[in-house]
Amino acid sequence: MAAYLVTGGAGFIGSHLAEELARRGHAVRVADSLITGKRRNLAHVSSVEFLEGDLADQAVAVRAVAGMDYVLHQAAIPSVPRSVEDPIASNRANIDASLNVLVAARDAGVKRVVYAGSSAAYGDTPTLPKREDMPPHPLSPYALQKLVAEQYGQMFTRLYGLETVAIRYFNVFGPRQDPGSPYSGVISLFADALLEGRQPTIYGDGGQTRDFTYVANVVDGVLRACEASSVAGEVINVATGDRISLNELLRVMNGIVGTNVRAIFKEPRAGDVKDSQADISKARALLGYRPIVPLEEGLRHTIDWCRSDRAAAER
Ligand code: UD2
Repeated sequence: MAAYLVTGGAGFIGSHLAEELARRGHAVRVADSLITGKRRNLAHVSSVEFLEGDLADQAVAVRAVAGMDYVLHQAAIPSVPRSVEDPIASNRANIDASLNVLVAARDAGVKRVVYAGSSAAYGDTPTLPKREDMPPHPLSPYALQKLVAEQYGQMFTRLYGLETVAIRYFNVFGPRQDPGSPYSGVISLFADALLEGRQPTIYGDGGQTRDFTYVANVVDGVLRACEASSVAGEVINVATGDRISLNELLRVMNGIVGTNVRAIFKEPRAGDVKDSQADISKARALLGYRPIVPLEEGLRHTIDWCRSDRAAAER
């Protein structure tokens, strides 16, 4: 048994990590500001220690990290358009807080920090699929911030010998992803709209593609990154290695829900990437990772969860 800190552990991906770690019998502490996270995301995981606080405050980061073996740094303001509208707030959450966590982890003698990087770092580099050795080309403050924090981690490995690994996530979706804001992930917004019989919005012509990754795959990749040898300082894509357009995604989701709802098309969003697809050969080689849950199965689980969550909210 080891002690794990999950920052952002009351959020979508963080709560899945906390749940799986607790299930495996580890000691889990969650640090979350509850700006986007929710206590109820952890309601079913009784053994988790909860620390409410903002990691952009160094004292909070020091308290959060104390006594931990591993730090899974998931806390962030994870939105391209939100970062375009308010770059200062997202810089604070995505860079300042990350630096605080790294300094606290270094000082506390943490074994390894696994960081939630983003496919956004690649931007519109023309080659697909995206390989980790391609030069990054961030198109939004969010993309730049995720890249900077990733590079801070690598620098901490070189300068101070703190083991860090950055896992680049590719459009993660699944249960507990909140559809409650216009900044929410597109699958949560599409699911919510279809279940209400509303028309979802597509920004642009819907031809943009994404490597949508079911959350269980990411949990598996991140936990492998805690245990793998010879990965300190590495950046590793974790995704399905496939891509689908938004138009096709909506068609598949309509099929699952049993609707035939069309989208409303609006102007493309500033800072948006056109195409995204991961090369996952590095994750296969270094982590022994392979995607466990394919897209359509993940979409079914997600839509089932959205249905039951909406039914519970109505009761
Ligand atoms: C970026 C990152 C992703 C993750 C995420 C965090 C890329 C390729 N991906 O996701 O890895 O870090 O940020 O939030 O940079 N859209 C619509 N209608 C809507 C909402 C979105 O058409 O109602 C479009 C949006 O313009 C984009 C696509 O759907 O083209 C996906 O948007 P998203 O917000 O779900 O995620 P994205 O790609 O910004």
